[in-house]
Amino acid sequence: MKPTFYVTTPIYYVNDVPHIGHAYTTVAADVLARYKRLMGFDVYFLTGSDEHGQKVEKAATTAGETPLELADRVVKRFQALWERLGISHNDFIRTTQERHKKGVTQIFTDILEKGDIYLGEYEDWYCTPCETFWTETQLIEGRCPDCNRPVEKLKEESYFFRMSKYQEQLLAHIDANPDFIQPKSKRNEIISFVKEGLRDLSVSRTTFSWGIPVPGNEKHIIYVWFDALTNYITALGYPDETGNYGRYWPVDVHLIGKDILRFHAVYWPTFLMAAGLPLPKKVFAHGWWTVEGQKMSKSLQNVVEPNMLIDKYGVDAVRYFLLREVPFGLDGDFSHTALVQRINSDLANDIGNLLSRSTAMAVKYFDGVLPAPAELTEMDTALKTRTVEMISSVDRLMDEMAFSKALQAIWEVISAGNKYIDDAAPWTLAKDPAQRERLETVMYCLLESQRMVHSILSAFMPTTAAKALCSLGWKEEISRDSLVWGELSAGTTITKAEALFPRIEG
Ligand code: ME8
Repeated sequence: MKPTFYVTTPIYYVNDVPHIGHAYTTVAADVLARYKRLMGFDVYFLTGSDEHGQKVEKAATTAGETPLELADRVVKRFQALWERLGISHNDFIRTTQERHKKGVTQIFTDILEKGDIYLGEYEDWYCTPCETFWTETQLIEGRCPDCNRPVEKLKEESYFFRMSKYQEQLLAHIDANPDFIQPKSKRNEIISFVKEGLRDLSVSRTTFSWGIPVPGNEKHIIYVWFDALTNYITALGYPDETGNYGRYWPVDVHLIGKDILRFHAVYWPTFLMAAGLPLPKKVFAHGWWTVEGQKMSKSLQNVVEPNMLIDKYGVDAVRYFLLREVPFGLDGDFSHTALVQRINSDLANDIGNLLSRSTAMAVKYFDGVLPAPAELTEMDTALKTRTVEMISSVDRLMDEMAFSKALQAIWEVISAGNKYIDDAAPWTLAKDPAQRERLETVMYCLLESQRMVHSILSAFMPTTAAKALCSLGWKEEISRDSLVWGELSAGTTITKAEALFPRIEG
């Protein structure tokens, strides 16, 4: 049986249209899912939409729609974008689906019956855009400490989750599982936050109606974060433990932005502890994108629309840029200049040129029939070793979610390939019939190295890799077994590759 791998993205709010921030998490999860599939894992990749709560209700009122009409309309924009971006999710959960409501009601009931959810009264400051309650002392100059917007005082009867009870158990879990929260700096932030003391958490609202009612007390609506976080198990069919839930839970990694780490690393694990369910193996919080040095916001009108980027630069260039430009886990800045620079240098120049030059030579010198290599010289062995070692480095780096470093490791092989052509000078060898065997070996090494490069790149840039592998005559499935030197057979038909990435002028 194949080992399983379960990866999730946040479920995105439908009161906003998709932007580059949403695309970022989803592309990262897709690359990981594709990579793990390639490595022989039985992967389950989940994304979806967060459709309940006051925020969505308010947006719908403003738009003159019902919340469900709004959700139906906006969710299509997410789904269409994921299709254009080549996202290979296995499932898309909407929190308005029956399967989700059923699972949320069940887990809420379980915790209620256990006594870890109780009815009490709440009075605190509430930030509607963040759907978060704050205490007086947490406010910064009377405003929300996260988004700096005004907050309102709310007093209501509310169900509470006994989060305080799980403080020590959570700290012990974080301590015993150093990889549970990543990156490390974020882990430390969470530890300090938990050590300051966990308060019981309000998990129901009576001030609006768009959500899942508390079982047995329907004037209460289940808190949107309790509802949303549970998606990670309801999508697997929870509470039915026999199917996907039994197979894929606990999740291997929840990929999220740093803005929602506390919900995933404190609230969610304690809910699961109370319900007696296993905890996620890893929660990885990536950084935030600014745009041309500024925070991305509707009011600044600088929201970067992924569809526009795809129209202009192509899907794989966008995927590549997002994961290459910024180390996963750190904040980064988006700019068109940086994107164009990456396209021209890394894509058009390094990888595109290497493939078109080498396939053109195979056609010219060998009529497109891949020759068999003779004995490898030192320089051939160096290229081979670099390529083979890159495969294991990438494997390690992908486990660390170090996408940018993984791409760097791949690009080192591409640069080595470009240097290898210059050093081996096939055009000189071609002039001398006595060097025919040498030329055969050089061409083989060059093309085989790129076959391995493009095989592994298929996780990052599936369309480009497919084109490249087609001109390299590779028709087999890509797998761990094929990521081995020497799999490309002599006699394979090589065709001249068109430019993979046109240069962008200006
Ligand atoms: O928080 N840079 O949904 P959301 C990088 N529904 N990533 C960004 C970003 C930016 N500037 N802006 C957004 C929610 N993101 C909840 C989640 S999960 C159970 C519920 C990404 O639509 C990042 O992944 O506000 C962030 O965590 C997510 O979008 C928030 O999406």
